Amino acid sequence: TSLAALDAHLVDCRACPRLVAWREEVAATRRAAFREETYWGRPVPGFGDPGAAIVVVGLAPAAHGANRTGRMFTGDRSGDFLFAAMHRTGFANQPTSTSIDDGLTLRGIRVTAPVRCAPPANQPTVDERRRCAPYLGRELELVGGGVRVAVALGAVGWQALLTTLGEQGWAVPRPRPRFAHGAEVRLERDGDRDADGGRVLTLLGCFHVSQQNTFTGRLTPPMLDAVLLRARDLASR
Ligand code: DU
Ligand code: SF4
Repeated sequence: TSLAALDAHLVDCRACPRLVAWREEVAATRRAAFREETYWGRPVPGFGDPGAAIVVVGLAPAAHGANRTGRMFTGDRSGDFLFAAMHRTGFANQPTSTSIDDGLTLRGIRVTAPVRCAPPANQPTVDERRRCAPYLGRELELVGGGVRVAVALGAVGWQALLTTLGEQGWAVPRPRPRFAHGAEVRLERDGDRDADGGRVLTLLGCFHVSQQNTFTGRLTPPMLDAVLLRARDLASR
């Protein structure tokens, strides 16, 4: 399998009735500002460098952001904040992300999510999170070279990563480390040194880039830049 094959399978997924209904309803009704647009209205694949050593894991597509444009973090304020930071820190070729054909490319980094369909109120249920988890698991396995750093934007991504990485043989400490901004967990995995590129993976916690955090100053641009630079530092060791 390849990332392309995984994405082809993903975009046809209809496993969660509540989310299928919501993503399609939002796409059919639209928001006034986007009335003339055709919404994606389907599961959203990961985006960025297929050989990335760093993966950024958010929560789920936003109803009028990625659920509209079809690309992770694209077309809303969260994405504006995230991609501007990626551009400042040298991961993105441009600071804006508006549509799938806007020319944005990422180098050394990838953005994805543990839930691929827009949930009502940005709140997926436990069952929905469980059902969607294998897509993140497969993506982490398929990213070329092996992921060395995983940045969790918020507690949902943090929990999903710990579960998935634990299933993939990474030794997750007990009790489970708690999500916090700036939290850092070094994970190790036994096995063939040559097989997956790396035997150490670092999990980094960062407040989510939602307006709730960025408008209030809970997450500032320098804070996000610092996390991304820390990720690059760890990935290059
Ligand atoms: O067609 P492609 O080269 O596989 O690229 C698909 C998609 O991924 C395109 O929108 C650019 C993006 N991308 C990227 O951001 N960084 C890369 O290193 C390679 C591709
Ligand atoms: Fe499928 Fe995930 Fe969407 Fe559920 S959230 S329908 S598992 S892609």
